[in-house]
Amino acid sequence: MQTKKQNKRLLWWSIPLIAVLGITLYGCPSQQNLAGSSDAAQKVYVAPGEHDEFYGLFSGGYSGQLTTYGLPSGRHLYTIPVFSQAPVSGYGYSEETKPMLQTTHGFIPWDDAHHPELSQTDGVPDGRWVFINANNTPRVARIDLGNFQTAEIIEIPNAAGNHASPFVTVNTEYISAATRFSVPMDENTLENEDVAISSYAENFKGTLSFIKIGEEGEMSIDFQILVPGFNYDLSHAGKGPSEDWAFFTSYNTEEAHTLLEVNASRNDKDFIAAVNWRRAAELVANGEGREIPAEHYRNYIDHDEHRAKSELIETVTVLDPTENPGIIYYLPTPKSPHGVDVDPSGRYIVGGGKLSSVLPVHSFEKMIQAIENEDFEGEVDGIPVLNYDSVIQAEVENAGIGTLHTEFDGNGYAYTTAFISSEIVKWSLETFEVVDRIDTYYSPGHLMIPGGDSRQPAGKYLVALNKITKDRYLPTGPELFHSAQLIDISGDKMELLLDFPTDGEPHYAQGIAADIVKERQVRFYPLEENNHPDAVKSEADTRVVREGNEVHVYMTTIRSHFAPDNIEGIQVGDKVYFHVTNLEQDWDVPHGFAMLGAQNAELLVMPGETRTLTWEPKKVGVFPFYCTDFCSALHQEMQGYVRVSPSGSDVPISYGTGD
Ligand code: K7E
Ligand code: CUA
Repeated sequence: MQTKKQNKRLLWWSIPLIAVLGITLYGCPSQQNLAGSSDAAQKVYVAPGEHDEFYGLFSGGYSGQLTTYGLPSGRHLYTIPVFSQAPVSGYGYSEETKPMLQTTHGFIPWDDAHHPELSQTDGVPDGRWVFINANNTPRVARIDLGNFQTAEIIEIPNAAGNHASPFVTVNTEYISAATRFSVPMDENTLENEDVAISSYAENFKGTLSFIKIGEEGEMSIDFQILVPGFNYDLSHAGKGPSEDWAFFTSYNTEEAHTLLEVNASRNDKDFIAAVNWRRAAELVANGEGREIPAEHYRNYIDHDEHRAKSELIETVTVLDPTENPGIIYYLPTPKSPHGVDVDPSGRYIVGGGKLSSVLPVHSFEKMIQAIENEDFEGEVDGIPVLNYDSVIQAEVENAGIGTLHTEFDGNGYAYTTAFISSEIVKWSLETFEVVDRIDTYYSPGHLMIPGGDSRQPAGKYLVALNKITKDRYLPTGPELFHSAQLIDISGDKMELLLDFPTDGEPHYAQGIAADIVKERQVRFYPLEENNHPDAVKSEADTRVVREGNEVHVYMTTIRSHFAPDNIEGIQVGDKVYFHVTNLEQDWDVPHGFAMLGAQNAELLVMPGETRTLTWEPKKVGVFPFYCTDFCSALHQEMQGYVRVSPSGSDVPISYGTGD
């Protein structure tokens, strides 16, 4: 509420000012008051049947999902389950998708996903994949934008809190992923150790991971760089002149382990770590680095069988910067920086100093000069600390309070969120002066301009991703969805156009021209290419097979019946696998499958696809199953029965449709 009060106070204070300046100089109320005008409505109106200009891909935060919206309308298009089970589709419940959530800690059906990141070609989003991090149990996922499904999840060993992740290099050669929390690590194996928490300064370490991306998007951890036990927060790769580098903010350079709000806020400057990933990769390719045991899972969709598989990878390669000089440098940055963003030219590196009164902008050119001149003000654990005055290009004054993240419009301006003063601040990359500001409701974290972190931003809209919603919508009890606000940035003055609630907590988002993604859409899976071992391609092949206590039902769906739809001979104590193949070969005709008493979720089976639901009947009787997705006029007729007899009964297996 504080922010709202502050805003009101600001407005109150500014009345005399508007009376004098506004009316005499401009003759109209401030831009702010235009929000919700018919002019704004026009700009976001997408007529029924028309498509939006952009896809917005928003992280779901603690929903573990990724949500997609059309922009500028704010229409919710689809929710992609990634690190969470989804009852709506059976993702994470069906046998085909459960392996996606496998980790060395076991099956983990939840996470906290913060940063979607589009794949890029030549520094421009290409619409192939979007990656997203799991913050809690360190993982990175790849989502295929051809079908909006999670295609791969890799676990990251030797990390705790995968927050500075997953940010791509200009040709998606690598994804960077840094640990947020440092943890104790054994000197040789990097294994998490059983030591006193108070031994933080001595035992705790961090890692910066570089995940290599293959031709088909396959992820593998190429190397990890061992770093001091700070908290690593955000990352972005360079571009243009800086494209061989990646930048990571760090805080808690105090190496505190308790009451961080005080103890990690003492230093006036923390660091941005500049990593020469190209050089590090070459060193690793030349056999530098140490291969150590580090079990981690890679889960991926096998495209042939169209189901997820898990493989356990046993090692990673670690680079120690003290043994490999030249791969990492520290840029002092005020104060507890959060975001780090590189402008479209690749010349400037902007730190978002949470507790800083100015917004620091480093120069890549100056950084390289300082490295060549060995212009260091010290070192930390063998990592050179560059001289602040030698690398800083500008300190943007008056950029708001609590600056967090910056994006760019491609027209020479940067836009920064200020969490505490609840505003977006626009500043010039030439003069480094603030040129415009607009209130947000309330407290923005990230912001997103489609392509705004790439070489080619589409400088038309900006979305503020607000942490606090309060009174913006009809109240829904103590829990309120977070809020996105769409701002027009095509003119000199920013203009608020629209706000809409979002699902979960969208930290970051990405936007891309709809045309790029639309072209690649899969409408159904060709049945002849379905090589799932449990697929049945025609009703003639459907069957029910008992193997001891296991019963396999090979079933098909087509409008508007199941084959078989009457099944007998199941017993209490059996484990029944329903392998359901959807025979449809048309767009937008999934069939659902729900079984009374099944202890998981429904299946939603896409045309041409096979999905498996497991059911362990506990009671004797006749139980219905049915299609959950209203697929045809006779959808309500799409049902069947399973007869369950007592354990040891002599009712034989039998099945059929239409007798
Ligand atoms: Cu919310 Cu990118 Cu996790 Cu900033 S982070 S706000
Ligand atoms: Cu098939 Cu409803």
